[in-house]
Amino acid sequence: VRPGLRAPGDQDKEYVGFATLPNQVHRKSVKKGFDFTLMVAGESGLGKSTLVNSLFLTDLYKDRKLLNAEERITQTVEITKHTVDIEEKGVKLKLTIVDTPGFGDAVNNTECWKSVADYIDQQFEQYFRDESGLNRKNIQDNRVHCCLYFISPFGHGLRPLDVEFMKALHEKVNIVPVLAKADTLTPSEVRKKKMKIREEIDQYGIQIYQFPDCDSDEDEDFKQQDHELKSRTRHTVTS
Ligand SMILES: Nc1nc2c(ncn2[C@@H]2O[C@H](COP(=O)(O)OP(=O)(O)OP(=O)(O)O)[C@@H](O)[C@H]2O)c(=O)[nH]1
Ligand SMILES: [Mg+2]
Repeated sequence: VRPGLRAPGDQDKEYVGFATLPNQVHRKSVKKGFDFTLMVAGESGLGKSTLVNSLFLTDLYKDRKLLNAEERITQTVEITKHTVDIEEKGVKLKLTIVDTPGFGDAVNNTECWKSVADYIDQQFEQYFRDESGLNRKNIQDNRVHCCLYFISPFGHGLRPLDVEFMKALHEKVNIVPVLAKADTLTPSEVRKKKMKIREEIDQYGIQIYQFPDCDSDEDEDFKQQDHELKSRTRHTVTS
């Protein structure tokens, strides 16, 4: 290339240091891939394991033999972790799903959230230990990033244990409340129950995950998606 002329792709080389930092970080994390851990929690029998199962059937339950109808509906009795590696357009995602035993069946349900809270804390502690260790480059992030909290469609809003459970977790993890088995309700029942649940969540000071505002320069599809997700959780629906 003659002096004064710039070869294509040379733009990158013009800036070194601070200005290229976002690019460097971006490139590095895309290369390394991402860890994401999703947890499901809530009362027993609301369909937590069924959701996990139906979302990731092929990979998660690959080596599981088929059971007959009676055997198939089994209660989850301990915290179980399933991991699947996903790759999309060259970006790797290591997705971990944590299934937890539902509460409500034991004689004493007080502190039913304890083992789940302990599990979350342990992952924080492990990450902290790894970060303080010598081999910091290849830390696997097992912290629980999101918790889908299942709420019964048969009650009137939240049950006392729901309030207790979510309050025990809301400062540790992003909670997304889910109205379970909504297919058993009519659309207007769904609206009413969601409204009641939202009111109670506010009333009890439970902090649930808020979708962040999207930038004005995002593309239209993304904006639309963001709007839909928000309207399902935040906005009050009028019938
Ligand atoms: N109508 C309806 N039934 C469902 C749905 N999801 C699951 N079920 C049924 O609910 C029952 C309990 O489902 P599970 O997935 O075992 O519930 P769970 O929340 O994992 O229960 P625990 O492991 O005891 O905490 C099963 O018979 C499922 O077939 C749903 O979306 N709608
Ligand atoms: Mg289960």
